[in-house]
Amino acid sequence: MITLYGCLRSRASRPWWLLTEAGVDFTHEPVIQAYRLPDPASAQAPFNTASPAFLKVNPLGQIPALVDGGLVLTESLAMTLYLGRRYGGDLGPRDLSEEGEALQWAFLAGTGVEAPALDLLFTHMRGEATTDAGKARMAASTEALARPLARIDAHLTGHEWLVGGRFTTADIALAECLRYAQGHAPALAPFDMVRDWMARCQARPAFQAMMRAREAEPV
Ligand SMILES: N[C@@H](CCC(=O)N[C@@H](CS)C(=O)NCC(=O)O)C(=O)O
Repeated sequence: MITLYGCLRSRASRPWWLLTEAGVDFTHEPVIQAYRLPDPASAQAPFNTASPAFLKVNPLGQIPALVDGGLVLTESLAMTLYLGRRYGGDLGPRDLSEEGEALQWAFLAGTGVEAPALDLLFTHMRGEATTDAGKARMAASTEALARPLARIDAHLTGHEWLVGGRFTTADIALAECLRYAQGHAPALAPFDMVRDWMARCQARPAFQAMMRAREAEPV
C-alpha cells in the first residue's frame, strides 16, 4: 500500500503526477505546511507538518513523504524516480544508461534550477517584484537559471523529451522544478525549446489532473 503525504501546493505535486501517469492506486494524505496555519498545534488545525503523527513519518517535518510498504522516502525527486522505476514501466529507465541520464536531469533540477526558480516565485508572491531589492533578486535568479536552461535547451533541440525519446520521470522532475519560474516570463524567454517542452509536459492529462486537484485544495 502506497501513501503519499503532502498537499499539492508543495513538492508533493511531483510524485502525485508520476503516480497518476502510472495509474497506480495510492492513498493521499493532504498534510499542509505548519507555517501556513495560524495555530498548527490547536485541536482544530488540519493534519500538518508539525503534527506529532506526521513527525513520526518524517522527522524533518516537511512534505512530501512517501510510504510504500516498509519503505519511507522523504525527498520528492527520489520518490519520483523510485516510483517511476518501481511502478512506471516506460516512465522509468529501460537500462542503466537511461537511469544515469534521468539522475543527471533530476540532479540538475534539484541543484541548478529549483532554488532560483523558487526565488522568482516567492519574490512575486511576496509582492516584491516591483521593489528595487526584488528586481535585483529576480535579475540574479534569472541569470542563475540561464546556464542550466541553455544546457537543457540545447539538449531539447532535436529531442522531444529528455530521455529515451519518450516522456519519463526525468521530464516530471525537471518540469516541476522549472514550473516555479514560469510566472516570470523573462527567465524562459530566450529558451524556445524549453518553453515548447514545458507546454508538452503540461498538456499531459495527469499534469492537468494534478493542477485541478491542487486548485481544489484550500489556499
Ligand atoms: N528536499 C525536500 C524539500 C521539502 C520541502 O521543503 N517541503 C516544503 C513544502 S514544498 C515544506 O514542507 N515546508 C515546510 C517546512 O519546511 O517547515 C523535497 O524535495 O522533498
